[in-house]
Amino acid sequence: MTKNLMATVPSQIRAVSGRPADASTPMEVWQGLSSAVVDAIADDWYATTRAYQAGRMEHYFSAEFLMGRALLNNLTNLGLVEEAREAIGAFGQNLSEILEQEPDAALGNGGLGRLAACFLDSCATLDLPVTGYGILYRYGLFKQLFSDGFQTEHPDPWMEEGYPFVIRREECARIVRYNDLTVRAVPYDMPITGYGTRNVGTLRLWRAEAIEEFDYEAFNSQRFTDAIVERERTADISRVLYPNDTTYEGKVLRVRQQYFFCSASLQEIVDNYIAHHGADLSGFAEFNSIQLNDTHPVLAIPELMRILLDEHHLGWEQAWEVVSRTFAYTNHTVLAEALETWEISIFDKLFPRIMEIVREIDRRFRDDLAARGIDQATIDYIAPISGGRVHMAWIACYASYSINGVAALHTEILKRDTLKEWHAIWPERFNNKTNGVTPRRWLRQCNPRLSALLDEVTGSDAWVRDLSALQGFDGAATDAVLDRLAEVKRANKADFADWIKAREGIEIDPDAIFDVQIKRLHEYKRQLLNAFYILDLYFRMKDDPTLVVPPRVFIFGAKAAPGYIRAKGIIKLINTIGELINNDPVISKTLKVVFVHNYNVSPAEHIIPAADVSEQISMAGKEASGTSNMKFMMNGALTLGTLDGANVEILEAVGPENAYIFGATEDELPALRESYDPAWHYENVPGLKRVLDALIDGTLDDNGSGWFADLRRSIFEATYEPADVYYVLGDFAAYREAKDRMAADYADQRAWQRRAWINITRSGRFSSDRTISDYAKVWGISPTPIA
Ligand code: 6GP
Repeated sequence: MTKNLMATVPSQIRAVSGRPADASTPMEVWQGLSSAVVDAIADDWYATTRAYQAGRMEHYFSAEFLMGRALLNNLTNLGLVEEAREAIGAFGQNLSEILEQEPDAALGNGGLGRLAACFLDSCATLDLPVTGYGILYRYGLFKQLFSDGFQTEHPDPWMEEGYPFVIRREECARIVRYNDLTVRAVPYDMPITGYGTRNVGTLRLWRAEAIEEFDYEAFNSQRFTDAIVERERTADISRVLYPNDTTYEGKVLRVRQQYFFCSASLQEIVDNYIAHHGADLSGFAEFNSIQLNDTHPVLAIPELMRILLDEHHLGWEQAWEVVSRTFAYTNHTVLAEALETWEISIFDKLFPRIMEIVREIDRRFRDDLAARGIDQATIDYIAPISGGRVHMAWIACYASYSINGVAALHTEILKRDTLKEWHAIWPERFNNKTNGVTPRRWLRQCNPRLSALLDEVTGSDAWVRDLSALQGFDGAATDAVLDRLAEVKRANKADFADWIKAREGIEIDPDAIFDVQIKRLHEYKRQLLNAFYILDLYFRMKDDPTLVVPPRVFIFGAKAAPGYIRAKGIIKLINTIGELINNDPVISKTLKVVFVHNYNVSPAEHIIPAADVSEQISMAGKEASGTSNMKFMMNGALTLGTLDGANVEILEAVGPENAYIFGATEDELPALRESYDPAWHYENVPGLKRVLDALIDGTLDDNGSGWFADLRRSIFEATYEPADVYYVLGDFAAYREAKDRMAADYADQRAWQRRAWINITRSGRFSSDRTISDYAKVWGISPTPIA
């Protein structure tokens, strides 16, 4: 299938740089090598696209795809890592160095976007006819720097220097019409390779462009700036991931983005249907299904109605029948702020026809539910339009043939709580799809040492395509294997220590426990609880210099939304605690705190293989699933967590002796909350008073921002939320006990390694291949191998 990289790489590099390969810059070498990879898969990619277009297809609509880097992932999937190393080694280049040239494609915020990326990898590996559709943002998620410990945000123009892994398809451009603007949507296709298959899937990302290069009339009539402004207004649509939506104008832009990629994608899907199956669109849903990745693409529902009604002249009932057999909806959070609603005025302004269709959906919905005997209050609550707003999740629930949560507990909460009115009427629509992560990127690629060990122990690389195969090797943990496992982890930790030294300027001891919390910064994830533990431990050590404390490095990585001040306060707090500890001549011999700046997919690939402890400490009921918990497990870290999201299923898989579970459970919390008084914990749980007072007594300096005092207030004072809404003080004692015990247990290295091994071998059910196989049943698609 693949062409010889030795032969193609030098010429690809020359074509990029216009110089001999050995005189090209590392960036040019990256570009050339990447082009050589695209060249190697081009024929198979074309064949796959053709094969999929003729049959039943799944279309994955998502505003976010957090892809990370592509080159090493493709080389890994294609089995070309060594060949690439040799090909560029021939003119004195080093592969690791070249790989570092690549910017991350950070076209997502966090879990939801990264899940979409893992899913594409699994679909390709399983030969499933699935295409991803999203937006080619010019600027990905902001770059994070720290200044005096405060987060600052900077633009991320990730493809400005050229990016060989997207191919512009000029001939497939579409027109997207708004009331006040008409734009071209130009697709850029990214090939998605799988492991051990020739199939190559596609991620199609749309970019917004002006209809004409120039408005010549405006230009000729000296209104040059008007012409430029108009062009820029168009480019705004795909300029940046999640523009600030706290202002009215920001919201309009966000809705514009959502409609933009939904409309362009649907036009293409409908046209492809007509080309292969004829102009009678009543059969559309037999060949097409669309997965809505949360509510961001829900405008696809009224847009498909519009296309069917206005362009293909189906009657309403017939069109609705097609629509309601086409869409499936995944919910990714129970946090209230994520159930999107938009002011009607925004829809009226941008697309009156879509608003008209939404109104008709709303009218029929109300009739439909009244006829089913549903009471008026319930109807008003779950109607597509209420309170002057359009409710995207309700439209999704009404139109979708399938509704799913992302872990067993989360799906139960949806049924019982968040979406209970819907579950009461349509219980058969609800199903669970516990998340998964791709073992290609998150084990094979990021942890080559452990991969080699697994190949050796299992006798082949079959586990890379079927991770559940590892389960049979539970009992293979002989002393010799565990010695090897320990060597692997030690070597990964030493590499990581070098990486941290170079990147953050902090020295850490590879023999310390690496205790890691990496995820978006949010109060419900409770990085604050972790920070309080560290500060308390510091005080305990200060009090009693004879206290035996196992050496530990506390590692964080997290971005806070630019407007989320309290989250930014927590970042500043952790950095300030780090400063205190890392500069203390005595304590820093035992403890270190490292906050990895600009946390993203690539840093995660360095961090996860080196981790001993996986912090998954959200307040129970709030983390829909979590996916880093799965990546850590696969790489042999032990979970320290609450019974939340997929932690529950990880515990089920490994058994209580192989994880550290603490804290209030989701069903206990309501009763606990009734009598909950954070002040009582402050007075009575040893250590808490000192920790909370350190926020205001001058121990920790927030540079006059007042942010630490605000954090403290959030614990004690009820504003529009109850005091300590995420139960930080309530769970503190249990967390401290579990974490101390875990650190003490680490001393018995043999026992620890055995438990790490079990975590690895039992991680099979958290492969996204399992998740996607489950989705494929709902989608009604089957493998379509090209070879
Ligand atoms: C996240 C959830 O917070 C996380 O628990 C889950 O693992 C992930 O989705 C994938 O399902 N949610 C989001 O990132 C989000 O933006 C609207 O939800």
